[in-house]
Amino acid sequence: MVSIHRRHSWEIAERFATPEALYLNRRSILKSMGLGVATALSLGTGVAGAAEADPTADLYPAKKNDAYKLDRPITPEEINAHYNNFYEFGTSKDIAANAQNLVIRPWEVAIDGFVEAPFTIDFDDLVRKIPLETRLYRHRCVEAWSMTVPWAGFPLKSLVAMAKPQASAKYVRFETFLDPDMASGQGNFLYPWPYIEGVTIEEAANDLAFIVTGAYDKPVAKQHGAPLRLHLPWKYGFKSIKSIRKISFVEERPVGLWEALQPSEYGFWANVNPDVPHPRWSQAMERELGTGEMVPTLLFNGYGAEVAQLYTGMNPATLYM
Ligand SMILES: Nc1nc2c(c(=O)[nH]1)N[C@H]1C(S)=C(S)[C@@H](COP(=O)(O)O)O[C@H]1N2
Ligand SMILES: [Mo]
Repeated sequence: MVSIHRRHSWEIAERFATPEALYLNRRSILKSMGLGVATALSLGTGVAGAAEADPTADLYPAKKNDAYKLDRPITPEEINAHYNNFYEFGTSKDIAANAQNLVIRPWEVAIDGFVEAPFTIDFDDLVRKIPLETRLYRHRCVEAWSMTVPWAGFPLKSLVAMAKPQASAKYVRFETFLDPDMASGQGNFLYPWPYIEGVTIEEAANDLAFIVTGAYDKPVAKQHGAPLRLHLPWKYGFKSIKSIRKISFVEERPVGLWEALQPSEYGFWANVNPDVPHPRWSQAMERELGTGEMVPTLLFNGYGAEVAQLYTGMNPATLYM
């Protein structure tokens, strides 16, 4: 998705490809083999699942929070689990198998920076400290595709409260693991690993900002960023960092991996806005993963009622950068 791909025009075409057409094909192939959809789904969970031995499996399904309603179908798990952006495991969408190399136990999360007292907590402890809930959220990738996911997890603001930030903490900075032996994509020196993202402390306190620990009523799959990732449904997908190891409360605005690579294309704010095109393509429409339908993109991805007040006095057109 970044400028270094500009040299390879064939790679840019990926965003116009309709891989779900292939999945639908696969589905009709399975059908013609006499296998039903249920069988097809269970075949798919070989990669998506791995929930059997997970010590947090008892936490799911988490109680649904009905405040978050959808205007579109949930993306089928089988499709979603095989169409991912997780550059630590490769630059294609087909990284699910490679992502199974992600070792998620033990998994320590460090909380540091301007907090009352920095600490490290094991994920299996953390996930039981804050009640989990299920939320249906829309996700809009900057590459103009979208998905709809039943995430489970807890509001980021609960974790912020636990961290007890000091007044000088203006931003929250997130960092993914760094282990090129485990994640072959991190051997790709074109990217400034580890993956970093950040939000303002006000954005982190917004109810929509969500730490994901589960999806589809079980612990979140490795390719979706196990054991914990962020989801910021009003921002382009690259802000929603996966497999978080460190959360820092900082004074200076963090520079994300994509912003470091190409600030003119992937800005800090990255708020979804159909009227502000990406320098290389329009953001007016999006292709729905699963249905393959083209649907209009909405300002703040349809979450303006919840988040627009965070940006009063700022020009919406500049909130992409
Ligand atoms: N660590 C990390 N987090 C990441 C990415 C990544 O490559 N590495 N890709 C981002 C992008 S561009 C998107 S669209 C979403 C994709 O999430 P999904 O694969 O679970 O659909 O994860 C985001 N978080
Ligand atoms: Mo994305």
